[in-house]
Amino acid sequence: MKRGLEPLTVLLAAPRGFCAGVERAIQAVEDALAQTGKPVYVRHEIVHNGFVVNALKRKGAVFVDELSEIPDGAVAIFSAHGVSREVEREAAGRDLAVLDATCPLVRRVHVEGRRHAQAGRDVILIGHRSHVEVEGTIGQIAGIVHVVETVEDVRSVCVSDPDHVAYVTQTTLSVDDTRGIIAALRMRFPAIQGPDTKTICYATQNRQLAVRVIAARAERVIVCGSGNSSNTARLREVAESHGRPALLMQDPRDLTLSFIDGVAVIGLTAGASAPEQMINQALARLAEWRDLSVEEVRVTHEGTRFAPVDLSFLTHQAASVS
Ligand code: 2E7
Ligand code: F3S
Repeated sequence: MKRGLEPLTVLLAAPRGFCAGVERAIQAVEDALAQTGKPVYVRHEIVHNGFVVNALKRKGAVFVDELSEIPDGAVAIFSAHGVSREVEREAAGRDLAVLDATCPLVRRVHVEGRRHAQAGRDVILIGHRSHVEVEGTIGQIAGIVHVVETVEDVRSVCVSDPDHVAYVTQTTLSVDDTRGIIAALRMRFPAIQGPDTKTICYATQNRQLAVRVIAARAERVIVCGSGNSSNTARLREVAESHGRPALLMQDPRDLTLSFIDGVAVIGLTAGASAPEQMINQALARLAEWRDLSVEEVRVTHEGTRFAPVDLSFLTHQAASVS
């Protein structure tokens, strides 16, 4: 037994880590590199994770904030979070081979928002104003879009006609907080149309459920992922809302001995953009200090897979050039 300490029980949340949209987006960058060679350009981080981005940089991906930074003739990849119509138009007007790695579940929200706008409804987008997904979704809906982040925002939102209003949500919100916001919207606009919490994606919902279950048994919780990842931040909040101190581990050095001082049971999970490598790093760090007894706590199985991003036109382009 390490230094006479009791073994540490680690409750490993399942599902955790990569979702189907993240797998698909990373694969698109890797496939593009394999087909065309380096560099390929990615607008925005393909997913919000430093390990993923750095690994792709080493393979030849170049990450940019704006399309204007991408040279003519290059491959340009849109991140999993989606882009506005304006960005799509700008890309189409340039000599770029565009690959769209927008998650199909984000696309579904775009379609839903557009449908409501076309029917003459103001669209209320529940989400975080400055998040790249929300910026993209606003820019996909040709109509009036109001962003609300909180129940307080619902009180002050000013719509064109209270009888013609609909809502959609960002895909990575807190299920509990969003339920509260939807209830407030229904109180204020009884005729509002919307999908309940269903446009929060399956991966977000499952990871929140799993962290809730481990938080019920653990004294503290470690959440692996990057600081700019919305869904990862929500996992930490869920653990904390159950009264458990929660640590965001962006790098193994974030995890210090003091965090497990006197702790017998700890929870461990990872956001949808965090590779399993981060979980292994957390376990290795914990094992430096204590013997571990690891128990996976699975709340559901995930079978969701998306068809890969279509790269066939890259091959055709190369063939027509040669
Ligand atoms: C795309 C979408 O990259 P992430 O950390 O993104 P969030 O939105 O959580 O900051 O996670 C994967 C992902 C989630 N949602 C990608 Cl729209
Ligand atoms: Fe898509 Fe949800 Fe993942 S929106 S990218 S499946 S976190």
